[in-house]
Amino acid sequence: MDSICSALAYAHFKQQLGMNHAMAARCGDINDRIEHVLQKFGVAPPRFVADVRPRVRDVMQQKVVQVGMLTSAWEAMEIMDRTNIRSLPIVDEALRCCGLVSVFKMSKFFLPAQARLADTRRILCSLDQLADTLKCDDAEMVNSQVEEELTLMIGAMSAESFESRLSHYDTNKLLLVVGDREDIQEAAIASKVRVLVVTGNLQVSDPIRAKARANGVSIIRSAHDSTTTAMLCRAAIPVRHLRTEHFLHFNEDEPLAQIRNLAVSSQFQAFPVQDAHGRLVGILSKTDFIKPVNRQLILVDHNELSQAVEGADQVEIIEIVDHHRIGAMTTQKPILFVNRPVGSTCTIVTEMFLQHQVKLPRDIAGLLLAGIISDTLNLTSPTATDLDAKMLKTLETITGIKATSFTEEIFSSGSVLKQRLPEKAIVNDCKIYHEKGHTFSVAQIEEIGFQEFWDQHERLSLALESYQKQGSHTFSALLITDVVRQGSLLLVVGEQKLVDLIEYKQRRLGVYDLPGIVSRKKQLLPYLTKCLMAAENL
Ligand SMILES: [Mn+2]
Repeated sequence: MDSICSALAYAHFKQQLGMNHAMAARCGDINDRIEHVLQKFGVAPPRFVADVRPRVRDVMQQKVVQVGMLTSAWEAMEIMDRTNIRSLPIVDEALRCCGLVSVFKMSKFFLPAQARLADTRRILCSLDQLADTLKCDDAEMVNSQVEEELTLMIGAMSAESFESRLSHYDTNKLLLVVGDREDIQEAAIASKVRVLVVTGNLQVSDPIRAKARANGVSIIRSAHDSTTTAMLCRAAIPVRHLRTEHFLHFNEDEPLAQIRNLAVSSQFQAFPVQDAHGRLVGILSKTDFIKPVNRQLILVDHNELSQAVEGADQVEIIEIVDHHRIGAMTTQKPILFVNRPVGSTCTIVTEMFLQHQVKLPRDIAGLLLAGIISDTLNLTSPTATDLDAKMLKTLETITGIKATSFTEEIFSSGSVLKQRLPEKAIVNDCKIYHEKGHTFSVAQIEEIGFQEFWDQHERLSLALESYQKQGSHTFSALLITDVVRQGSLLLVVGEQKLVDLIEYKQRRLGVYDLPGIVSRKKQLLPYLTKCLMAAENL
């Protein structure tokens, strides 16, 4: 309760001071008591953020320069030249990436190795694509949409040599590049070549056009000379034929740390990034891994990384506002670290509002009041200080709510033991500590009376035991506090030699009576730490 309320209030405080993007977040569940308080003041719960680890989406380039399956190599090269990108993703109709086309792959096509020199005459595209690439708008074509493989020939020889050469070819697969040489054009049409490409923007005579039509020969005019035209015919090939189908892609949600090794050690320079529907949404480059991630955290009501949201160690922590013991944490830069031995973080936040003369709206004041009441059990906990009392009084005035009646309202508004399964109840408010090489957990549940606990204590004990084993904890403890009678029961499971050191009166196996103990932090934790030390010295 203290965490949720102080997070919401502190986010409001930071916004008022100009940090407009400050946003309250939580990484744990909201229980019924918190929900009751939020509803009472009409405040939405903080956004749930389970994990702040930097993800692919945080560093990838979002503006993707991409090409379609049918984009010609010529167009792709033009895009590469303009954008200075060496490798373009190719997307299908559903915008899924189905390969990459790179400068390297294209240069291999345009400048084939000696053994594949015949490839320099290979044309692979539809006549429509050919006319497009040659920027011809008065083409006369047959079956122009079908992609086909053609052989390029340049009609640069005499009509005689040309005719004798034609006999070596499968003429209906021949693309002839020729100038205004009617004898060659006529011979080509007579042997039914697939297409005549007439260069230099030269006119084609009507009789030639008529003969071509009669023989089903297509004619395309090119504005370029023969050399350029021949090159462009080759470049009309759709990029999908030149694509690298083996590539490494990632999902935008993947944590960077998880894919770093795979990406950095791969042969690829760039990795297409897809969303949950498989659509291309970004490109990740190797250099993106060293980009700083622009995400900052303020921790409230805790200061140990083991209690912080997953990934907190991978982003910048800019402030801590807390009232717990100081756990080991190092930062790269100096930060604002407010840690005061008071009963509630909400007390510290309330005082900040007053000190900075930031107006406290009634709903925020109500949340702060709930936080103080909850953590100090309405000032009856030994952790409560004069400052808690003073701030509580101020908040009573602002909200017009009496703390005593609000206390009852809060604690009767939901029994964790009644509403949660034992496995959930024991982790509802559970903290993990590291001490002298040991890891242990202490959970706390506030109840009115112990009846509910006794009804369930065997199941709770089993659940706690499996939790302790799963986390390899030296021990796991559950403190059940009766907020009315101001005392607790303690359930402990774990290493026997440690459990044996607990001197409190045992009520049942593993359940101890702790009269007057209500504070996990100030009373129980020092005691458990002492037991841990004693066990070490045995
Ligand atoms: Mn607190």
